[in-house]
Amino acid sequence: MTGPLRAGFIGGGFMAAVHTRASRAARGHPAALASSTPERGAQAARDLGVERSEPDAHSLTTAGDLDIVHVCSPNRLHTEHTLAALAAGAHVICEKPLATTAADAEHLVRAAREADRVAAVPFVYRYHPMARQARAFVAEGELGTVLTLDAAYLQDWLLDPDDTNWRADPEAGGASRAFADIGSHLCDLVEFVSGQRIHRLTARTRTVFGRRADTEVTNEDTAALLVELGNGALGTLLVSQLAPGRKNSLTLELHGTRQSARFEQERPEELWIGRREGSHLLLRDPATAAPDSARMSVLPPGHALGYQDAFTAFVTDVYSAVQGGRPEGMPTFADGLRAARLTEAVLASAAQHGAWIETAPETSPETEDRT
Ligand code: SOE
Repeated sequence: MTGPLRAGFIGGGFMAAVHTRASRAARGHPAALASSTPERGAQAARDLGVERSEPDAHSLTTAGDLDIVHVCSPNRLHTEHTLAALAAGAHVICEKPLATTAADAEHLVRAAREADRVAAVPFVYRYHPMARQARAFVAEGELGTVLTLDAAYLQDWLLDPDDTNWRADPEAGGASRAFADIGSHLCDLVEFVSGQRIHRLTARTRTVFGRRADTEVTNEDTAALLVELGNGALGTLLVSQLAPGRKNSLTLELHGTRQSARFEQERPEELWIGRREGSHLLLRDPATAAPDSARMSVLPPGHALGYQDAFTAFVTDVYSAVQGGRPEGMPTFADGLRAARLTEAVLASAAQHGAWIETAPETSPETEDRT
């Protein structure tokens, strides 16, 4: 494969804008875009600087001239659009949640494996350099044995009952909303940074507003979890999209036998290091960072990197994998399946008044990572 990867995009909203910017920065060639109508696709292609628009996802995926397709459509369409892209021989980045059920997610893992395509899910917060630094500290034993963790993902864009979005419609978004949408990021980062899987969880969920605009709402606004990791560490996780003043506040704090570490997504240039004899803020600096953190750290210290830079680093890794690379820590469809299984465990626990649900990962040849 020579020259820039030709990229297609299904969807024309906020995430399609993030994906097209990241694709271009990763030296891809945004070649085609389709949205919910031909008119919306044409407008989005113009707005996002994509070479052409296609009338619909089918014509985009069957055009036959794309190396990779970025699926940024509503959750209920992820399976259909991903299968169409794989059938056309394209590699795929599919927005999370990968699918609205674990069964569909497992189908997509198998389909990507059978097609021998790179298949990734943008658990993008893995790509902040200081998240990778925290992961390296844990792996190198700097924290000691992780004993507890406290994590949250809080937003406020659905605070008002008049706030609505296709995600609030279970038909379009799936049975879970807040957890599938952002709790999936949270659990992915907990497992990625701690190096431990969540072996069991208990959850409570709440739908604060039963109607939003003209839509009856049954999926959750908030979720609270207790988790136990494979090494016995205990954790508290809070997810809400109704937390006034919190815009995209993903936080993860790990407490080990030697040190603690806290990462805040809205302050991605720093990592709090806690010690009984004194604590400090570690600022991003590629000169002193662990190799996998330095790899993401494309600017000198003091030149702040942010969310779009993390997204570009993710797309750069995926494009590298398409061209034969094996980038460290790239989130694949197997991670999307993991998130779908955790989501179903959360809903099952909540439906059973907080029963503990076993979530130790199943490994089977069909669902192991390709990369
Ligand atoms: C909305 O909650 C949203 O755009 C999520 O869908 C993204 O995955 C998250 O990164 C930011 O917030």
